[in-house]
Amino acid sequence: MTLQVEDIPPNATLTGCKIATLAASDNPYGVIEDGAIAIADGKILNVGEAAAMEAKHAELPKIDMEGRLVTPGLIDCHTHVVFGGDRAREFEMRLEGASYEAIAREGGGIVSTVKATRTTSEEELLASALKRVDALISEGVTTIEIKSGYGLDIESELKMLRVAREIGKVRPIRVKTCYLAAHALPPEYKDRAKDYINDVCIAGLKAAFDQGLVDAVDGFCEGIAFSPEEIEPLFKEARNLNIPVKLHAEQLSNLGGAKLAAQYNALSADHLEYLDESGVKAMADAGSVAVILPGAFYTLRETQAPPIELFRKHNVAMAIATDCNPGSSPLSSIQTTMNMVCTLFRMTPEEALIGATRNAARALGLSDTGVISKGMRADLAIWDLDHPRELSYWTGMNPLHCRLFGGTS
Ligand code: DI6
Ligand code: FE
Repeated sequence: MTLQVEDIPPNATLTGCKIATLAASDNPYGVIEDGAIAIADGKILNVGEAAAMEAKHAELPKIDMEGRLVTPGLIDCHTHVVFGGDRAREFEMRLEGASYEAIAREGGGIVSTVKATRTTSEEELLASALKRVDALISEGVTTIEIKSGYGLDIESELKMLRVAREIGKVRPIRVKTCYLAAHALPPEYKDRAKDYINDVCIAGLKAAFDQGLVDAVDGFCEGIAFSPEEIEPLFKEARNLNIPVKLHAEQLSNLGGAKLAAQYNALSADHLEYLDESGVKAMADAGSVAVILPGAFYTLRETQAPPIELFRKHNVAMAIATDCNPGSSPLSSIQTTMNMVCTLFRMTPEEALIGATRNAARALGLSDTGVISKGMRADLAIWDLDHPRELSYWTGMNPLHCRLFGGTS
């Protein structure tokens, strides 16, 4: 019997697939041309050549994918999708000549989103975030990281994290939360960064941890935000609590943030346009992933590209993400992001896809998703495409046929 993709039962073999496993292989993309994937109990039971797999798993119903491309479900490993209001007016101001940093210094920027987020209810924050999350789901995303960082007081940061957790309950998507209270200095702590880190960031981290709301800790290390010295006590506390860290680093200038992150065995350092070779080496030694965020580069009309060639030279794994946020990257498309890293940064389509799957999983500390191999979660994206390179090539049309989340369509 041949079933329709829409009625894939929980235990089944997908046949007639062109599979980009992205697992270690001699073939580019780990491709299996005529492949099949056996799925049981939400996991990948087996994957391989169709003929062999069909014989091995004759007990499972078969679903014919009709030659479609199957990839791991996509992973957006750096987003700020929960926020109040929008910053379309700042977009216009930048077109009139104001810079992102000047707007931030004058009380706009992140702080303006903070005002809106503090006064928006949990229900409204959820409803607006879901629009962005649904756009990502419709493009094949099965895992997303969501950061706090627009509350900047303990209660509002916890509120954001609760909304992030709720998203994982009301939608078929896995949510990793990230605590980003060290995103900007709120006006009430003007000139008191050290106190803010201690009273709000560290105290709030303990509260968020006690409430099971935090999977990783992040900060914004930048002239308009916090120095490495200011961030370090927060990282120390994360280490005490055994929570992994990551850092927005070297986005607008080189302050040595990636080096600090590497010292704390960060999962990732993100942005990195201004990173130098010694910073790249520190990341390589620590095994931190470089998360490339072309949406912010594009929106801010940045001209310095991240050091892709140095990441290749020193074997630093590269992930890519939307950085979806109301200021520097109002982008809710992982497919467009894949295209952007190729066109703007000369990453290859294979690097882009690995960046949105295998390496993105690593940037989130996940070892059960991001590749198609035995024992992994059955998080899959099935595409009306012939070749995985097309995922980075087309923009503005969505070739997703369907998505499996933990084996469920
Ligand atoms: N870097 C970013 O790209 C976002 N946060 C950060 O630290 C931008 C946040 C914003 O402008 O609202
Ligand atoms: Fe960001």
